[in-house]
Amino acid sequence: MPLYGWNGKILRINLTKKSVKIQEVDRDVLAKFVGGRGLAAWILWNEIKPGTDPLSPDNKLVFMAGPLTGLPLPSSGKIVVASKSPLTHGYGDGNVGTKFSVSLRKAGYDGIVIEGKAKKPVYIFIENEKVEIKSAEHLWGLDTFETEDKLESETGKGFGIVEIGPAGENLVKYAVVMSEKGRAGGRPGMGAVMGSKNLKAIVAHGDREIPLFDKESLVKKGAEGYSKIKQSDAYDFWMRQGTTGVLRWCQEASVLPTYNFREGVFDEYEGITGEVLEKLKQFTKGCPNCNMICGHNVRFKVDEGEFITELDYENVAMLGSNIGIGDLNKVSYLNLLADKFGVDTISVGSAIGFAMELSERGIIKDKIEWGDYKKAAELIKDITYKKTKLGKMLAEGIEFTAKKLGKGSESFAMHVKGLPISAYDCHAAPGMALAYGTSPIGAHHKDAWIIMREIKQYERHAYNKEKVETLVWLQNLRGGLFETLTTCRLPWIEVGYPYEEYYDLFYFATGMKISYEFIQELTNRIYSLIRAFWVREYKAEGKKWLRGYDIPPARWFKEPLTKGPEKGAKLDYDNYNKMLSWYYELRGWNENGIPTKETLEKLGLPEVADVLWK
Ligand code: PTT
Ligand code: SF4
Repeated sequence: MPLYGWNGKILRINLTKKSVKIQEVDRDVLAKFVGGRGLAAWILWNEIKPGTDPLSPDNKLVFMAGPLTGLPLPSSGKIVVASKSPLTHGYGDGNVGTKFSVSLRKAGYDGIVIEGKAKKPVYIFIENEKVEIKSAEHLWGLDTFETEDKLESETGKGFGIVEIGPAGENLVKYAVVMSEKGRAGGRPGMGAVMGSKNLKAIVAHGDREIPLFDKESLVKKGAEGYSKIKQSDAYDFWMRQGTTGVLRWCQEASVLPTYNFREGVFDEYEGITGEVLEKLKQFTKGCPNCNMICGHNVRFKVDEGEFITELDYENVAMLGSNIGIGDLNKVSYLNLLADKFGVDTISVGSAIGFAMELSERGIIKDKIEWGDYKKAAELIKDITYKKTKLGKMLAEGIEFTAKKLGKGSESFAMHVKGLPISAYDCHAAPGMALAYGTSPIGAHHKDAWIIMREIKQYERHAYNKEKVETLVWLQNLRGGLFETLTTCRLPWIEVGYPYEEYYDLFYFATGMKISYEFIQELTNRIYSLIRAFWVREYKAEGKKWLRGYDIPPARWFKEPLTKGPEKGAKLDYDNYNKMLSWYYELRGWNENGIPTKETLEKLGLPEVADVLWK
């Protein structure tokens, strides 16, 4: 049977050798890993030599779409970008919504693997069969907005573009890959890996047909999907506020990260809510093939001038309440800087909050007070350009900074496995704490945003098996299904488009029938593979893998909330560990969180078992 849904081809570009090759991907491999994160993890496991320096030419950068990317169905314009992370030294990935994903698929490829390092700055140009490595010397040093504009003027409109800014060029360990002045991906430093290869951007255009098993049914089902989304009760509110709509709920539920995750409520939260966003909103834009676009662009004013920027909840919380700023104009300014420089808003917000607390405690001499947006803006610049001693240190990450400074700062460096915690305080949310602890890339909410269910449906302070089972189910759908398809998960999460609809869409695209059991096994396989990657890399770098890596920072266990409806709440260490053990059991991992030999063999990964257990 011919291949449907997948193009079955990935581009292999070696920047040292200046070579471009097309690799046919085996049908069995596609069926086993599907796409996106699954294929990316498989490639990185097989092709990166254990212990590789993430910023060396030997590391590989993978852009990988999935069998539903770019098809006429809800929110299908996403792509995974993955690599060995320079921030965590484990597996890292992110998911960007961009025309680039659709263009790449229509050019005839499912992904790109980039290896080596160019001698001088380059960008990659893809137009169907034509693939070229071009000079980017004229682009180096430009911010991400200028780069987009310049490339668009050179290539013409209609090309998909992903690029890095100065943060990626300067190898800031949490530089992201940016696109379209408001889309970002690869929190664990995928932008730095791109910079280490002297790769400024990739542009793509394609007008080939993606082969489909049953095109007519797919188009029909896709159209039904779009209309179901529009008819959803949640649609109007979503279209008004997008992800920022959750901020008010976070405050009410006492989970809004405040003063470096010291508190879950912020006195000045009214200045940064979705309602304020609505007032400042100029226009909305979003990813391709989406009819619930959520890129809300606001016009704002600060002393530095009047500008426009695109806001999401995570950005607002981490550059707002987390650093003591209750004015959306000021938050927007910081967000704009982060986007232009191409640095992760969550990580930089965490770094600023950490610096403010270090300053308050007198651990550093720099004076950076809570809520001072000018100082915060300066710090973003110092980090991006590695200008001051503090900027240089923070550019390596908060884990690094805490280790360097000591004096108890490790307990309030808010990260798991080196990746800063995204915007949910967990003093009073043990299930969400476990979601951060067990996320495959470090502390990110992408894989299991259990917090709303935990608070609305369960006894929020309970540590029980039910929560762990729900967490695994969420990871299977969010981290397994959506990260491999590769499409946006928000139609399901935000407006209730049933995830089961993707079974049919998958069948019409590929001819392959899937079910929840398939997704469960797929996710177990991918999660175990990714965990094996972490264990292998840590070992190769001389570190023993310990279950402690799956435990959030001491602050949440030791320092209770001092205000709000959850005043006095903190996590319980023994009970957290109990949940962690149940989690390991469900995934088939041992008491240290390492996939057992039997689990790996059962999942069809005997070669991984050999490496891990030889
Ligand atoms: C994502 C993380 C998030 S998660 C946000 S806001 W969010 C931050 N966005 C940043 C930004 O913007 N600029 C910047 N310089 N840094 C940023 N870092 C932060 O990165 C995003 C949406 C959102 S908005 C979310 S939740 C959903 N994420 C999805 C996902 O992960 N997978 C998937 N299949 N669908 C998803 N849909 C939603 O996409 P990372 P985007 Mg993102 C400006 O990258 O590394 O995964 O971290 O992709 O195109 O911007 O869409 O309240
Ligand atoms: Fe992109 Fe938002 Fe649409 Fe998802 S819902 S595809 S993030 S615009």
